[in-house]
Amino acid sequence: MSSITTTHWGSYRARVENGRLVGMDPVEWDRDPSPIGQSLPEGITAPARVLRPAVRRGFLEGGAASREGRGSEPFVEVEWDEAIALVAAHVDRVRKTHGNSSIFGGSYGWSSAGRFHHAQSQVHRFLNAFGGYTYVRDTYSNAAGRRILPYAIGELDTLRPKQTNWSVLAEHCELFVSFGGLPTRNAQVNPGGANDHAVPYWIDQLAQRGVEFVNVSPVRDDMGTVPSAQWLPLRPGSDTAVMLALCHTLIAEGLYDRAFVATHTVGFDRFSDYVLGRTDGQPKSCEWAAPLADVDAQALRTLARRMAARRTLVNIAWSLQRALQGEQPFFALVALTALLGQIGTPGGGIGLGYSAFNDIGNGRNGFSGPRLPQGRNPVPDFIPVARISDMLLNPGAPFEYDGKPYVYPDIRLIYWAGGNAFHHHQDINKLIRAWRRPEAIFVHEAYWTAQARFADVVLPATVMVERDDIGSASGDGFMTAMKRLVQPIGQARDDYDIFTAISARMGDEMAFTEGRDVMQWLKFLYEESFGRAESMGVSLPPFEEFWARGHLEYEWPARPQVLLEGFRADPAAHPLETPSGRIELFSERLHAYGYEECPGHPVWHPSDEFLGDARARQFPLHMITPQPATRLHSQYDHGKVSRDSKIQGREPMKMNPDDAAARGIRHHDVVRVFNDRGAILAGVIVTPDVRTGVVQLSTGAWYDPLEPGLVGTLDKHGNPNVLTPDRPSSRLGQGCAAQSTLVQVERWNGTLPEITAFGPPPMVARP
Ligand SMILES: Nc1nc2c(c(=O)[nH]1)N[C@H]1C(S)=C(S)[C@@H](COP(=O)(O)OP(=O)(O)OC[C@H]3O[C@@H](n4cnc5c(=O)[nH]c(N)nc54)[C@H](O)[C@@H]3O)O[C@H]1N2
Ligand SMILES: Nc1nc2c(c(=O)[nH]1)N[C@H]1C(S)=C(S)[C@@H](COP(=O)(O)OP(=O)(O)OC[C@H]3O[C@@H](n4cnc5c(=O)[nH]c(N)nc54)[C@H](O)[C@@H]3O)O[C@H]1N2
Ligand SMILES: [Mo]
Repeated sequence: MSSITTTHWGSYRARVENGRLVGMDPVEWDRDPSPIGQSLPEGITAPARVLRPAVRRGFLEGGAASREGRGSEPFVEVEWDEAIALVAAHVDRVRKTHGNSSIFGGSYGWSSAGRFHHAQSQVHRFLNAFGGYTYVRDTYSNAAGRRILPYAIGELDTLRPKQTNWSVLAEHCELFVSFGGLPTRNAQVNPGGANDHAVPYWIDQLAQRGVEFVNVSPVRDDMGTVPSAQWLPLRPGSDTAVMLALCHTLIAEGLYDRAFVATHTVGFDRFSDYVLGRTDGQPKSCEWAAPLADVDAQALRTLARRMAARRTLVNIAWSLQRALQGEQPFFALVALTALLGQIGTPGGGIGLGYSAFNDIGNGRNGFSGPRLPQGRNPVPDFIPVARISDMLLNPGAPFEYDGKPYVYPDIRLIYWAGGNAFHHHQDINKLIRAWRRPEAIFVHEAYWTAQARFADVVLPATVMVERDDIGSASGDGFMTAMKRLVQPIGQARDDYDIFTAISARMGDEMAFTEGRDVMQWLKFLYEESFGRAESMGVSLPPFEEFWARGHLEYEWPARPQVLLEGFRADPAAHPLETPSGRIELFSERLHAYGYEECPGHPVWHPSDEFLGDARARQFPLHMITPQPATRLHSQYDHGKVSRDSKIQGREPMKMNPDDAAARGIRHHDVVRVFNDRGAILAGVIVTPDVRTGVVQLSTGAWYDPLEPGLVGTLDKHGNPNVLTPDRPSSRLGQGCAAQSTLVQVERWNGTLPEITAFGPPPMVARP
């Protein structure tokens, strides 16, 4: 039997034999299938699966009193009925005693593809049915950038699906400069599903047509698909200085587009006064930026002149804004591309994340497909998503966000499904301390991730091939009938089924289910999307036909798009979403907030997690933590594809030969990577593809503490978030600052502790 199924990294024909998933064959039309699918057949039955409901021993004995035992105590497996009753009782007690704002239900995380069983939506819907929860704003992906852009050029969510299509760039672009490169490993992934991986094809098309590429990144293979690309190996976190220097050259040499600046921007004078040094006595010249970025001043000047002379697109990777003052590189990019005056032209302008996902610039803009209604949340409390530890540690404390003051709620209960904070959040040792605060922590998981191990009650969830669902990605033009292919393992249940049972126990099943079973929901959600489909010119067949066919591809839009074409042609008729309707090189509104670290125009302030800072004398290597090539975040780290990439069982870390030699480190040695926040083990790849002073370690290795539950213990496996700072990008965006991390590295000469993350935690019989 073979049936198409959808993952965040591609569509596959799943092969099933004797009730077991035995193969994941890429669909024929996928131009560059992702290998990650190969982790599924073994992965979904691996020892890491959660098979039965499990309760932390101390919680079963003494409830909240034992919360210090999170992460260290063994679990007791219980019957479903008991687990459901326990969870329902605590949710009910907490909401009635402390109010719904004391329930943290943000539940950030990617879950699996599939629109109905989207775990985060399921939690939100459940909690909303019972009075709501404290929610989160923005994402780990893009918070700083997403908050600054509306002041400078407009909402990211509006611009993202309108990015100039690759096909247009292939015809019109001459110079493609990318800060953070174009790592095609990231384009394996697309939120909701990737149906045809076309990014490597298009990059190749551009290269064949003579487009010149410049990779501005500490890592050469961030543009590994274009061997001829020029590499400008700057220090991490110095991009803003480089962009300001490029602006300086354009202004000082009169190369900027005066006409475009006059008609399409506001605030040029304030910005150029800063760039030219009239406000602070420091011209932001190439000579100024060169030692900050550790690149050649002449190379910067030449680049600025080339950019002005050609049809140039300047792209930025999202990672640049996952940093202290991460707003600034995005703001500076807007300024730089505005001065170049090519915004709205077919081959030039601004790029916000080409190759970060498969859909950016692919030209497939479909409609927003089926989605589970989450209900209404009457609780006003929220946090910017990356402030979770601060919220738990400082109830009642004030914080600023996007120009307004707020207060952290007092959280008593955390409910999570479909995410992994012990993967995604910074400074895990601080998170462990924060995690001891709430009275109860409930997690639905398919696998024994650290998130599950640090919970009080873990409820075993199904994975996508164990249930019926609809796969659909708004930006990738397809829909899949994701049919149940195998029986759920152990006692795993769908999140929907679990929430239905808890709702019934809490006395109102209908509030959550509206009386629909899974197939009735799928049909309902499918039909509910007809209107949105029609408005985008897509006509969908009846549900039964879709379900029988198994896969739909929508028509391509009639005409490829050019970002901000209308605005360029007539800024009055097609204003931007900024306060003035134009590009703002200086924002009065932002200026009025009075944030020194994020003022009215792009600025460079050195941070203390930067190679140019005194802290680098103690921790002389800048660690950057990109998305992993072999998995999606932490998902399927236990799978074959990811595990095959490990070095002596540890996560690989790239290091420059000079830095390795200076420490007596050889290729494939295991090292201890540390700073004042913690220590991890990693396996070294010695390569000249990363500049000196920088190490690159992907995110997503499952946190594997030597002494589980203990603050400050060694992570045996290589989770970089043990080392990253839990500090906000700025008061504006409050984004995570994962990329701003200084470390030291030494060879590990001790015996290698065994990796234990991929099996279940210790289980004991009922006390
Ligand atoms: N240092 C550093 N940290 C980072 C980043 C970085 O660049 N550097 N990047 C950040 C970014 S961009 C992101 S988006 C985040 C990602 O962070 P997350 O989205 O939290 O990471 P995932 O590993 O995708 O976690 C999803 C979890 O959901 C579970 N799951 C999947 N399907 C289901 C389901 O149907 N039901 C239930 N109950 N569970 C399910 C999976 O098993 C997995 O454990 O990480 C952030 N963290
Ligand atoms: N295979 C795979 N693909 C994915 C994901 C995954 O988990 N696996 N996750 C998806 C998600 S959720 C997201 S949000 C996107 C994220 O997309 P991005 O944020 O763009 O991706 P990253 O890999 O974090 O960073 C891209 C590159 O930026 C470089 N970089 C880091 N710091 C700096 C700096 O200071 N300056 C410069 N110039 N370059 C720097 C790094 O070398 C890195 O390779 O990726 C998506 N794609
Ligand atoms: Mo992300």
